Amino acid sequence: MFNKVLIANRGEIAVRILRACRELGMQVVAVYSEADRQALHVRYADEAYLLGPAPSRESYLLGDKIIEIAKKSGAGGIHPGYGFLAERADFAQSCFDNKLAFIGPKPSAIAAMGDKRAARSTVSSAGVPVVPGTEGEGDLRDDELLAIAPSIGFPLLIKASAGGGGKGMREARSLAEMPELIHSARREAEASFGNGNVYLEKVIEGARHIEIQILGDHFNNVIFLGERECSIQRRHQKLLEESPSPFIGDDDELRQKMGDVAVRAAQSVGYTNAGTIEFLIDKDRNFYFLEMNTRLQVEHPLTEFVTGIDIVKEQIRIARGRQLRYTQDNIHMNGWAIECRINAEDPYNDFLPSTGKISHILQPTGPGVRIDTGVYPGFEISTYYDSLISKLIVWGETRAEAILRMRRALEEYKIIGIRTNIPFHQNLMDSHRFMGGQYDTRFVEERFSMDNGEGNRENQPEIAAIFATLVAHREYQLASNIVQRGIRDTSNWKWLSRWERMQR
Ligand code: MV4
Repeated sequence: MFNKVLIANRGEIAVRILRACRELGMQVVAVYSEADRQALHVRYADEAYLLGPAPSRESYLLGDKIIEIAKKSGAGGIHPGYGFLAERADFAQSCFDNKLAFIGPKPSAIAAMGDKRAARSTVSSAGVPVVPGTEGEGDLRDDELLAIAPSIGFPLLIKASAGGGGKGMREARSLAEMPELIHSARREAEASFGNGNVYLEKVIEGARHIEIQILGDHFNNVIFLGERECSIQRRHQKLLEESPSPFIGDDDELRQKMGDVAVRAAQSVGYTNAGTIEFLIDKDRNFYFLEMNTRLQVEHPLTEFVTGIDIVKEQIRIARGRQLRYTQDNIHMNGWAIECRINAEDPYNDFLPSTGKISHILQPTGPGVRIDTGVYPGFEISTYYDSLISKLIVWGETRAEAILRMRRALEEYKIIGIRTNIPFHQNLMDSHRFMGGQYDTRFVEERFSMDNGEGNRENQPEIAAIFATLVAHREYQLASNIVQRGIRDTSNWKWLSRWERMQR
């Protein structure tokens, strides 16, 4: 049993995990790179250790160094957050070898789900529906892939086994174009993951991306905590998520069916701790397993809002060997939650990353609003890490209330010094298709534009200059009123004496 946790991460998620540790009365050890000396997770921690220079490879990815720091500082558990070391089976194994609790699943479960091709066969054998393709076939050569392709049908997707997130993915519309696409998918996968294996899947068109949150303990209990809808994304980067899914809505039968399947998928690899099963769901409500993420996810606060369960605290309890405090019957979804990822990027300029110093921030607060962030005024946004600077999450009794609340919160949110995608989210909140819940994974790229409304960027410096002039003019007028106090004072005296005469 441990009472000190090392957080092997940075940014908003390091702060999020730190808060859970604090509330559980646990000590916190932070690690940081040279770029993060002033970061919030470092300031709030009980102890903090420098890992090395800013690039991840020389800091947050140094598993051995992190384990060494954990042992030196007396931490008994390591929380990896998401990204960096979170889904490295070898790192999880090396934690166990050093008698440290890895706050996540067993190395074997990470490995089983890490190879997407192998994961498909594993869950498929357990009765989980997968997209028709090359499941149960092992790693295939080009000629074998070409031989199977016609029986799957076109269009089909060539996906990297070690992939995820769309890297090494190619769409083929005919057998003729396949050899070249297989070649380029293999090359990209080899470069990105050091593994050129690929597999095939039929394309599910107009699909939505819905994921199920699960929790498992070391006593064979696995439960699901409802779903999150993640179809609003751009180039495989999620921008907004919500829970419940407007597509599933009040179809509790479908929700239960997907939940049961997700639990079965998790059980097929002896899953423990928090994890997420990703599904594609088509217009006819057929759903298919895509992959499993064996980590805490960025969008976990949505589930926390609608179920009332603190997922990070639950992760720590599970890692400390406790039994789940909930059975499936205890889990109820209440209300609606929406999360906007606030990124340091310019939505008017092809979402180009924006860097610089945040000079001022005004954050929305009030009923039903949560912000998870690792930045503060004076913080410098660099290009070393991802562009997520904060997550704005709102809860409402209904989806309509959540949307109105998100609009209100986005209006209150002011970040000065860098560009952010807040205007994108504001446009999205006003989009009729979004309001109607009618969107799929192609929505942002194919049907959504920043041009409607305030797209005309060219005028903005002029508008700012006119406003600045008006403000200066008004301040000058107010200042001159004070200088001219004498005049008003005289009239005030006159007014007062009249008033006094009236009282006689
Ligand atoms: C698909 C698909 C359609 N059919 N597979 C993209 C990332 C990777 N995790 C899986 N992806 C997809 N796989 C089949 N058989 C469409 C996508 C996809 C997608 C999935 C989830 C969220 C956004 C997406 C955007 C484009 C394509």
